[in-house]
Amino acid sequence: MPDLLLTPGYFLYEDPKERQIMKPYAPLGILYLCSHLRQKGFGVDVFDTTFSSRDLLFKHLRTEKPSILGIYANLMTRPNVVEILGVAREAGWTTIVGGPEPGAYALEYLQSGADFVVFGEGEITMEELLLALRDRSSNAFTKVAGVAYLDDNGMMQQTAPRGQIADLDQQPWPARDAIDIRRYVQTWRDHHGKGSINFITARGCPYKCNWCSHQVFGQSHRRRNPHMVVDEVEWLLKEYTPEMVWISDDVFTIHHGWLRDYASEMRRRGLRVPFECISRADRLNAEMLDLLAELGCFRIWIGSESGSQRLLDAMDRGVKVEQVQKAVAMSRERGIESGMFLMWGYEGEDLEDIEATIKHVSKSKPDIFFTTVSYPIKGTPYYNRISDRLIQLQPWGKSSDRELKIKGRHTQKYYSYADKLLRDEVALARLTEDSPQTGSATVAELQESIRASRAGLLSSYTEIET
Ligand code: B12
Ligand code: SF4
Repeated sequence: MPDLLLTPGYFLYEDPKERQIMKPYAPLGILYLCSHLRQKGFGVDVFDTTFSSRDLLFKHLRTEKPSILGIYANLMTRPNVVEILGVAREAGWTTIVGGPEPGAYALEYLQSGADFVVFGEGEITMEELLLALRDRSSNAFTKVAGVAYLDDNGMMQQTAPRGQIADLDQQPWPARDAIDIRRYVQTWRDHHGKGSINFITARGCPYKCNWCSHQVFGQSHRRRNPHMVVDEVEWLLKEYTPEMVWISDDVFTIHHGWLRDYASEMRRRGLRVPFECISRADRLNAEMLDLLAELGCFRIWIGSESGSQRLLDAMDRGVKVEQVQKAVAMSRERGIESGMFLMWGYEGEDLEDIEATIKHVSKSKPDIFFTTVSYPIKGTPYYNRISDRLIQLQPWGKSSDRELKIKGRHTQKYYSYADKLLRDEVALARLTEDSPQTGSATVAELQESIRASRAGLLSSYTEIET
C-alpha cells in the first residue's frame, strides 16, 4: 500500500470533444509531486485516469486498502473530482485536493468531502502534510503551511501561506515512469502521424491579464537552468522517441537571454525537434522568431483575445493589436504557423469591438484560431469585477465556472452569430486574397452567409441575459 495515491481525475474517453481531438498530454503537476515525494522517501503511486475509466478508478478505491488520495482539480474537472471525493471518503481514504481550482473554492471542496485543500505549489506542502498525517491521532497538520481543513465545528481553518520553491533546478524531473507515457506519445502518433510529449521550462507568469488564473504560481516567474532543460529534452527524445514536443510554458519566449542560452546549448548538442509553444506578441521579435525557427518551432500560439485595443486595455493584456498582427506576419515569414486565442463577450464589448476583432483576424490571417465566450475564473480580477452579476444555474459540484450566467450580457445566440461572422469573413479574406475570383459561387455563398450573420447579430443585440 503506497503512502499516497495521486490521480488527475480527468477521463479522456468521457470527453466527446477531446475524443475527436486526441492530443493528450501527461499531467505534469501530479508527476512533479510524485517525483518530489518519492525522492523524499514516500511511496507514491499514480492512478492515471486519462485512458482509464470512472468505474475502474472507483473499483480501485473500493477494493484497495485505503490510505491517502491526492486529486488534481481544475475548472473543467470539478464534477469528476467531487464524485471521486464522495467514493473515496466512503471507502475510507483521507482525501487531499490541489491544483489550479481548489484554492479558489476551498470551502466548497472541503464541504464536498476533501479532508484538505492544498494551495499553490504542492511539493513541499505535501511532503510536510504526509509526515504530519503519519500519526493520525495528532493534529500536527494544523502547523503545515499552505492548507485548509474543517475543524471539529465544521469551520474552515486556513494555515499560513506557503512560500514558493526558490530553486526549480533542485527539483527532480516529473515522474513520467509513474504512468504509461508511451501511450500518450503513441496516441498522438496514431491520430496525427507524430508522437508528442510535453515539458516545462519555467513556472508562473508575471503578466496580469485579468481573466487569467494565477492561483498556483501567483505573479512569480521562475526559470529552470537552460542546460538542465536541454538535459531533459535530450533524455525525452532518447527515451520516448517523439517526433515533436510541446513546451507547456505560459509564455515560452518571456526571457530573451534565457532563450538565447537554451538555443545555443541545443545547437552545441546538435539537437533540433519540431515543437509548438505559447507566447505573447510583445515577447516576440525577429531575433526570437529566428531562434524559434532554428530550434524547430512549427507553430506558435499567440494570445490575441480581441482586435479592439480598448478591450485589450480593459483586460490589462499589455499588448497592442498591431504587435499581434506583426508577430503573426513575422512568424509566417519564417515558416512558423500561428494560432490565435480569441474571446467574445468581455465586459464592455460592443458591436464595434466585434467588428474590430473580425478585421484584425482577417488582416492577420493566422493559420488557426480558437474562440471562446469569456468566462470568469474564480480568483481572477475579472471574476471579482462581475461577481455581483453571476448566477449559478446548476449545483456547484455538478458545474464549472464556464457555466456561470452573467447577468446583463448578450445571449449565446448573439455570440454564435459573432462567431459565424468571424469565420466567414476570415474565409472570404483568405479566398479573395489567395484566388481573387469574386463572383464565384463560394464567394457569393460566403457573402450571403455574412449578410445573414450580421443581421442576426443586430437582431439579437437587445436580447440580454437576465
Ligand atoms: C498545459 C495546460 C493545458 C493543457 C493540458 C494538458 C496537460 N496535461 O498538460 C491543455 C491545452 C489541454 C489545457 C486545457 C485546459 N486548460 Co489549461 N493549462 C495548461 C498550463 C499552461 C500548464 C499546465 C502545467 O503543466 N503546469 C505545470 C504544473 C507543474 O503546475 P500544476 O499543474 O498547477 O501543478 C502544481 C500545483 O497545481 C499543485 N498540484 C497539482 N495537482 C495537485 C494535486 C494535489 C493532490 C496537490 C496537493 C497539489 C497539486 O502542485 C503542482 C506542482 O507544484 C496551465 C497554466 C500553468 N502554467 O500551470 C493552464 C491551466 C491549468 N489551464 C486552465 C484552463 C482554464 C484550461 C481549460 C479549461 C481551457 C478551456 N477553456 O478549455 C482546459 C481544461 C482541460 C481539461 N479537460 O482539464 C487554467 C485553469 C484555471 C482553473 N482555475 O482551473 C490554467 C491555470 C491557465 C490559467 N492561468 O488560467 N491546459
Ligand atoms: S494570459 Fe498568458 S500572458 Fe496573460 S497572465 Fe495569463 S499566462 Fe500570463
